[in-house]
Amino acid sequence: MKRFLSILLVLLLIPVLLIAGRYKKEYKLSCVVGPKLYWGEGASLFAKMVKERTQGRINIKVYTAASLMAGKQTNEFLILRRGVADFAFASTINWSSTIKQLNLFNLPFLFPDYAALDRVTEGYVGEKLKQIIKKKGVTVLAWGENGFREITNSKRPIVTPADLKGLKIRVVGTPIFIDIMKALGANPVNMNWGEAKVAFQQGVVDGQENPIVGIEIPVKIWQFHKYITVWHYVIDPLMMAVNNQVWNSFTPEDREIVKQAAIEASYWEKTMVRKGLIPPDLSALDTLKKHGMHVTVLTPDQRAEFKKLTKPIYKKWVPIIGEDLYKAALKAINYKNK
Ligand code: X2X
Repeated sequence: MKRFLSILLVLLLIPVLLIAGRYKKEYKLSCVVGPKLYWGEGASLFAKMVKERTQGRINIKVYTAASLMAGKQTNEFLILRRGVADFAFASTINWSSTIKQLNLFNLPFLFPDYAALDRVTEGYVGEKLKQIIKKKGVTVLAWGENGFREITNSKRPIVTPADLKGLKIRVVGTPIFIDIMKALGANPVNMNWGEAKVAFQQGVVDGQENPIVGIEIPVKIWQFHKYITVWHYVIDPLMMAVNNQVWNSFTPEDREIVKQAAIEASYWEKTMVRKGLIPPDLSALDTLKKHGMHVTVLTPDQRAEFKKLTKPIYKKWVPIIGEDLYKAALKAINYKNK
């Protein structure tokens, strides 16, 4: 019996030993944007830290501009789950067509500020989302940030919903964005980011929405659009993530190193994309003005006018996201330390 048990133990250990410590020569990390944006730089920083701290055992190559999925950014979760990519530094927006719960971050005018967002991602809801994603084959190691998405256009200042009426707005190919823009009176067109800049240049669309420091300043959005409205309508966090099989193949020591690097690189990236956007330092808005942009910052009352129109979005999408998750997020968002 004893002998039988030890043979069984050895047999059980073989696959574990075969997987553990069996590393690839190179790991692929997917990133939707280019290397010069903080998002892309955060990905490179992560790869660099991991390589240095593992003495080259884990060698990550960053594939920018959605190149691992031929530009189709909403396929990113699928290619990561299948192992076409080993890692990703990814926006919740691009995964939310696959992971329905991530549409929480796409609910319009839900997050008032960064503190509310941090309470959600770093608290119970963030953990819950990590568990959901883990069950689907991917481990989220840390939260970074793309940012609050602010709308720009070439036609006129947007102050009230009437101003948005009929404007052709490029959005990412995630269904909720079509619903939101329609509810707000705009005419949405979905398009991959890789094609969007040409579309702005050629005037195929009148406008778009993206974070100011993360995307709009580095792509010099003023070349295409004169008007911007700061309305904080949705925010997309980024996730530093790894395919579960790849994660399990690392030794516990290397997992610790990779996780720590993910936290540090994501934190650096998040700090950079918030610079100049938090009062009293609003220098990012000055950069836009300096380049001739007309900047409108909505007051809470003006924001409420837009929010009113989005009731049907909540009605349709909260059940898809999950009532419990939404309620837990609301609790964190509305928390006040009296
Ligand atoms: O496509 C976009 O708008 C971008 C670059 O922000 C994302 O990939 C989420």
